[in-house]
Amino acid sequence: MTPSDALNQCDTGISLLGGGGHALVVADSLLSAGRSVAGFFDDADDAAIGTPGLSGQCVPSKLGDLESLTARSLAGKPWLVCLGDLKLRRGLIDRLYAAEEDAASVVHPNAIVSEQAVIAGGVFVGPGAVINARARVLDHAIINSGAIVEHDCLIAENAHIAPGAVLGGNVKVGNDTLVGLGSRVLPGVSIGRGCTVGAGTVVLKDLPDGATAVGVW
Ligand code: JB3
Repeated sequence: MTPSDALNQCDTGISLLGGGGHALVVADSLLSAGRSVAGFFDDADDAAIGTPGLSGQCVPSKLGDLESLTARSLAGKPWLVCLGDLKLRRGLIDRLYAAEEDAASVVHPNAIVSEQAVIAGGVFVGPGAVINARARVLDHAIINSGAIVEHDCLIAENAHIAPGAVLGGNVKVGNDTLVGLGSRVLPGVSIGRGCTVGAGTVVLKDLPDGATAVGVW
């Protein structure tokens, strides 16, 4: 049975691309929001697809199957990239966009998202996250558990705001940048593309593309 055939047997739900810890968190959020998982794609035999409570309601397939991706291989179902590694995510995202598939966004019901915020496609917002007024979260970004994205922030494509990170008002975070666990970014600071902000870092000033910041920057 092809992945497409398997997914066609599920009438609703979202296809999760990845089956590790992050995929489990996303799946929990989906289920909490009363939505369903159409299937997982992952190469590991012991991935989340074997987790009690999830098995039976979703279809496991290999991530490698996406190598031969066509517009039909996800059976027209919305998908969400659920790998934590930003480079792996970027590869899948580019491939799926080329196939013009639709990305879904998942927001945990216990997240607080301002009516004035904008959330693009393929975004995950975890439990306890806060996204305040006029913030914009672009495609495939992750706002992880308990992260705070203050008013007027711009989170670019495939950026990851890790659990417990706090961004003051008007902060900009570039494409493919990781803002690590529990870090703090002062209001108005711009962080470039492809940056890494280490866990617990306090960012006081702008960070250029590709830079790494640790401690107090
Ligand atoms: O810190 C938090 C809250 N979450 C982390 C998340 C953001 O990133 C989490 O703790 C992990 O560090 C990571 O979550 P992820 O990506 O789900 O990691 P892991 O649980 O290790 O699962 C990775 C899955 O990706 C595995 O099931 C692999 O089979 C699959 N995979 C497929 N292709 C691959 C590859 N993994 C790697 N490393 N490389 C591949 O090419």
